[in-house]
Amino acid sequence: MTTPRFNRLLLTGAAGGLGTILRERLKGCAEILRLSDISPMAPAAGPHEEVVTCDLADKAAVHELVAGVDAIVHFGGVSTEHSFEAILGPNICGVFHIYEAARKHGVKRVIFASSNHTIGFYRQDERIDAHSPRRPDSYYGLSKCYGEDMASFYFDRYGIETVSIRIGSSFPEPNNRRMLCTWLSYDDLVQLIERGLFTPDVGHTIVYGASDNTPQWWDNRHAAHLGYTPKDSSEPFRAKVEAQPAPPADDPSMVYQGGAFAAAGPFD
Ligand code: NAI
Ligand code: 15L
Repeated sequence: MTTPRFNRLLLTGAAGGLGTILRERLKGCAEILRLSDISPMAPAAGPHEEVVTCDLADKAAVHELVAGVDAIVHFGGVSTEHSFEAILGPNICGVFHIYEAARKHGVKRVIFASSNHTIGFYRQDERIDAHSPRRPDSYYGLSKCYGEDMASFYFDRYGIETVSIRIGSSFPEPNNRRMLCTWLSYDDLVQLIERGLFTPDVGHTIVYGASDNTPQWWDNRHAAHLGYTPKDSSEPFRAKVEAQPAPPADDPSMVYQGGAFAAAGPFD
């Protein structure tokens, strides 16, 4: 277990798929984990935990939520493609509320759960890095681009440092062909978050969150200072995944890095 290094660490999205994992796995990073979500969370607060129900779209509530924390792991929000109106409050207003509250309460480090959908319209035969122009594949991907820009602005203007993790697909195992490239194991995700929290002088760093998969679409050279060394790979799951019938070669899941998100909508 990591030696506690923060007094109080805030985790948003704590009732979600990744939040439930991180609730356990980030315990060693702080004396007290403050866990927040709009949805109910089970179990209730245990030792060294605080549970706060909060809608990210509610500015006053987010300001109260952030008071007294030393760092923020921001994983809350809408996590798949929806109408712009559904994404606006949790993801666009929500990320502003988080950074503005961080400024007011003197929080100096944020980990932002960004997404591969910021670049999802690149094709699967292209290799890109963190300086490649973004190509969002969805309103959801656009909201993550906005979150990254919010992080950049709050560093340049107020010195609040962020590591934006462009998470690929973080699930127990890869379950389709695309995920053989995008999969991020939970252990590798936790490594990225810990390095993001404790590496000095990160400014605003964008890092791709993928395990040591073959092939690699994403070059992490611009995040080398984090020292991220993925330990897992999708390779042991390849035979199981490839035993599934293959989608047609022109299916978006086989063409675009963002897969099916590139074909979602319209929502009218
Ligand atoms: P999830 O949907 O399971 O969790 C998101 C949590 O945010 C939910 O518990 C939900 O109740 C909460 N939430 C939604 N609207 C809210 C609001 N208005 N106020 C407060 N909380 C709200 O998603 P998951 O998979 O756990 O992802 C966590 C984060 O990581 C998300 O930000 C997602 O965009 C990002 N991400 C996840 C990836 C993955 O592979 N799981 C890939 C790329 C990014
Ligand atoms: C994401 O950004 C989503 O939050 C997650 O549910 C997956 O769809 C993932 O991307 C992915 O691209 O596999």
